[in-house]
Order: sequence, then structure tokens, then C-alpha cells
Amino acid sequence: MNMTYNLRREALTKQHEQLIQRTNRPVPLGNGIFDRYEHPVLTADHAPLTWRYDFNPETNPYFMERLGINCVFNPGAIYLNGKFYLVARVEGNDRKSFFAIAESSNGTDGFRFWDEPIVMPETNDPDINVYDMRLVQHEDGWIYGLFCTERKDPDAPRGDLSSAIAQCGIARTRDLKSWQRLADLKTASNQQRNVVLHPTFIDGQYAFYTRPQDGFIDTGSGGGIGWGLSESIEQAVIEQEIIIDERHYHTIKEVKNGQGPAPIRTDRGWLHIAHGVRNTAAGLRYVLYAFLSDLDEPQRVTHRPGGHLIAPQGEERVGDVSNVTFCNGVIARDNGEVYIYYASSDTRCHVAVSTVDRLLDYVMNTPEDPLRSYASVQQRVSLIERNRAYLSSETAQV
Ligand code: M1P
Repeated sequence: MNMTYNLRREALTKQHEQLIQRTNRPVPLGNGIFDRYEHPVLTADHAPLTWRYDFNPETNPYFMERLGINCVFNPGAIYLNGKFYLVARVEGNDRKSFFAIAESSNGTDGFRFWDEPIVMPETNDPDINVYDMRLVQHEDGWIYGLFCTERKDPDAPRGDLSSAIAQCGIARTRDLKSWQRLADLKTASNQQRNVVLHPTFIDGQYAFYTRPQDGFIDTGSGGGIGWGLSESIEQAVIEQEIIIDERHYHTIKEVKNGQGPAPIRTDRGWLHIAHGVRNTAAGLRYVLYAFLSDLDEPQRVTHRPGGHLIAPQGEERVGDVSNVTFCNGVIARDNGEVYIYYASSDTRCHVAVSTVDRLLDYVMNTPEDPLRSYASVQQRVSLIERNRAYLSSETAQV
């Protein structure tokens, strides 16, 4: 057997195993709202070598990569039978995304992909690309995966090979292993991305968060996080779509926004994580924000903390699509811990750990964006004055 093959196979296998077994520690002294972790939880290098290399020395004497993985990002998440599962968006060097499950016993490190990726069944209208799955354990007993299905725009002018139509694909499973594909969601909008199934029935119907848009990239006159109901999930149709969280001038969500994972049920309401997008001279900037909505009427937003919850930092700021944080997976455990899985710059996956109590404190006590610099500085002056009063009373007591 040839030396190159042997040396490379052995070294790469060792390196891969070390990466998976790498300990991941929380970064000390964060902002008190959540703890970031020092390493990404999943990267392209976590993809098993058998997905990338031909192991037969006869046909691959140089142990050369045959099918490269470009990046692993935007994972859906679910906690089942004591394990943390991520359904990651794995993108090959050919730009096609597919879904693959990685599993960990503690949610912050040790994520290992299952032996094979998910082979998602197609509908009669084959998907060109599928991505960004939101996993929901619905009260009807199924686990649903809602994702973006993208196809070429049939009305694109000749020569335009970029215009696409994004719609919501729906699949369901009981065990994350076998997947049943249902019909794509039907709405009045030409473009739908970031569609999420609410985990409970509302008025006896399936409830969806949507994101209607005019164009594939541009919201045009559309946008905002929408909401609609459907009697059926097998043939889901939303007749009436309302906007529950609008875009707003000079905010973190002036260009577009979208619901992240399905919201977390808490005593105080449904806790949502979403992404907001604004324009800059360097292109679009994607950050995560949070809000709270009413327990009985999840479409009624009750608290809107201003600004971002998580924005890209350090190495997170650079990647295939730089300056992006995106989240479509969260795990809320019965013990109150919350694991926010977010991706940075369309390249890798991270975790930020918090608790329901801390996130509720954040959403209920962070003031809303006052929408003007004058009002914004007043919020800060008011905080400074309250602190001055408190600190001087503290000194007086000593
Ligand atoms: O590139 C950033 C993100 O862009 C899209 O999100 P949105 O529809 O809100 O613009 C998605 O393609 C997402 O996957 C990607 O991370």
C-alpha cells in the first residue's frame, strides 16, 4: 500500500477524532444574558471522512478528497431521549445543501454526525436546494422539519441564472431517521423563507410563522414576520397572512427579518429568537434579536427589547457570507437551560447557553428601541442616574 495513502489516512483520521473530542468551555465574563463557547460546535471539518474521501487505495492512491464539504451551518435543533440533536445545513463544494444529523450528550461539545446524511424525499417539483430546517415537536405527536426549498425562477429573463423562488418545504418524522415529505406550504406570497411551525394548535389549526417577500433577496413592499393558520398539515394552505413583527427604519431589522426556531413556551409567554438584517457599506449585517408573545395568542407580541441579542464577534464575523449570525435551532430543557444554536457568516455553528429565567429577564427588562438618537441617549442617561442614586446610597450605608 502506498505511503502517501497510509500517512494521510492515518493523520486525517486522528485529526478528525481530536476535533470531535475537543472540549468546549464557556467564555468567561460574558454579558450575563448568555454564555458564548470558545469553539464552534460543528464545522465542515466535522463531516465524516467517509463522506469526503474515497477509502479505496486502488482508486484513490493519494487519499485525495473527492467530494469536499464547504461549510456546515444554520442547524435546526431538538432534545430527544437525553441527547442533543442538530440537523445541520451541510453544503458541498458544489454549493448544494443537504441535511445531516449530529448528536451530542451535553449540547456544547462532542457533536458527531451520524454515518449518513438525510436523503430528503422530493415532491413532484424537485428542489434545487434545501436548507435551514426548523425542527418542531408538535402536539399532534409528529416531529416536523420545515425548510426552505429553492427552485429556479421560471419567469427569469433569458441569461438570468440567479433568480430563484424560495418556498417552504415540510417533512415529518418520528425518529429523525425516516422522513415523510408533505406538500409545500401554499401562501399568496411569491417568496417564503424562514417559515416555522408553532408547536401547538391555535383555534384547532396548525399555526405558521412566515416571511412573505416580493423578491428572492429583496423584501420589496413585503417582509416582516408573518402569521397564518392552516387546517391541514398534509396540504398546508394559509389563506390569510398577517404581519406580527414589522421591519422598521433605522433599526437592526430595517431590510428584513425572520423567525428563528419555533418559540419556547414559558410561564410569561412565548419566547422568540429571530434574525434582523440591516444594510451597511460592507453589505448586509444579520444579527439575532428576541421578543415575547402572548401565551394564548402567540401572534400578539407583548415585549420587544431593542437592539440585538447576539451579533457576530471575532472569527464569527468572517466567512462565506460575512457579518452574519443566523439561528434556526434552540433547545429549552425541562431544567430551564436554553441552548441557542447559531451559525456565523454562513460557515460554522456555535452555541450560546442561557436559561429561560435569564432570557425572560432580558426580554421583559430591556427597553424597546426608541427609534431616535435623542430618546436613545435619554434611556442611557436614565440608567446612569439610577445607578448614581443607587451607588451613593450604597456608599452612605458603609
Ligand atoms: O446569508 C444569510 C442568510 O440569508 C438568508 O436569510 P434571509 O432569508 O433572512 O435573507 C438565508 O439564505 C440563510 O440561510 C442565510 O444564512
